[in-house]
Amino acid sequence: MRKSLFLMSLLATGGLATSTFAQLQLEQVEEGVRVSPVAIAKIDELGNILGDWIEWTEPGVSEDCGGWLCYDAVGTDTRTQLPGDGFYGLDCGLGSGRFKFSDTTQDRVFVEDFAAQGGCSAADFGRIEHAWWWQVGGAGTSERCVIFISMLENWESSGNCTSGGFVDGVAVDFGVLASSKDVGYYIADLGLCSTSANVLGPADGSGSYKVVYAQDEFGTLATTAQPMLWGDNQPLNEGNNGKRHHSDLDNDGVIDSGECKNNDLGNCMNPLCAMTSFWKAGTPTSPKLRAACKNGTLTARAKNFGPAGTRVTFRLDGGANNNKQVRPSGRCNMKFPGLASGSPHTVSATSDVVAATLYRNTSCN
Ligand SMILES: [Ca+2]
Ligand SMILES: [Ca+2]
Ligand SMILES: [Ca+2]
Repeated sequence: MRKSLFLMSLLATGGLATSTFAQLQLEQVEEGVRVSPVAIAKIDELGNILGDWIEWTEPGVSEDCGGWLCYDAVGTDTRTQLPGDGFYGLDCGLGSGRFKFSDTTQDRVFVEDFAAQGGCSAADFGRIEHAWWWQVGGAGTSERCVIFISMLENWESSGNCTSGGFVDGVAVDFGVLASSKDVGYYIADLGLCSTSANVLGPADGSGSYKVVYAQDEFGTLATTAQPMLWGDNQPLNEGNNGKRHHSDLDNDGVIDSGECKNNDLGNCMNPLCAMTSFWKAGTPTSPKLRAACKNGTLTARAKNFGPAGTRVTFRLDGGANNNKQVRPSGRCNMKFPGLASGSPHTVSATSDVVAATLYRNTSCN
């Protein structure tokens, strides 16, 4: 069983339903466990399943599904394949630890905003990561877990807390999951492209996404569940998330006008938001960046950043520009030596041809 550390109590502010969410306790969960779904299906605006459920198959290489990080409120360490800390120029000292509200908090229907980084307008998301707390009825209980994820074109941040403009969505069936009280928080790395169930993002790269935690394919709400919380507002991360979080505070299954939370809580990260990442699907010709750190040397490998001779600019943790020219093979590498064992790093690469920045996070072994 994972330990939960009581950190602070807080008063939710903003929104008309403030009193409903007063006195929430923010807690830290030290570790998450990876879980894979059993099936996936596309959904319509109302959450109805479109067509047949598709049996889940794991993608061979994750970057085939997620070539390009558009929005990252997860912070996965490429080396461990688990959430890490210290990426994008900010280390909160939590390692794989992440936040949630108290065990019995209900946040089964929510809408979270996001602004993707450059190059992600109308992106075909082929990889989504998401982490959540599956309380069910507490230790020793379990429940089937079906998560509905919808992309919305709009985000309403002025007070009504109603966002719309359905773009695309999926339902993801994880089968029966034990309570997080027994196993820790859950994190799924969804290589959607392996099932041809990619999800289209907002046309202008900014909007919101809706999540419903359900116990069946009809959207019957889960007994008790909430998203794990992290942030996207780090110095080197171009994506962004605002402090508001729209939540079905009165538990009627619908986010009504005024059902807002303010997740500007002063923690590291701040503001907190649901722990989700969106990756633009890779293609054989799309730019690719890999990073691995062994024996204190981080090697960044870039491919498809332009024709031979194109100058690729690499940066480690937002430091100085390091340039390399693309070789006739279409590739080029950059090495960053002298790094401490266990240290987390973010490497970025860009070129005039790509005209946007790709990021990879990895710790050194
Ligand atoms: Ca938009
Ligand atoms: Ca937000
Ligand atoms: Ca409601």
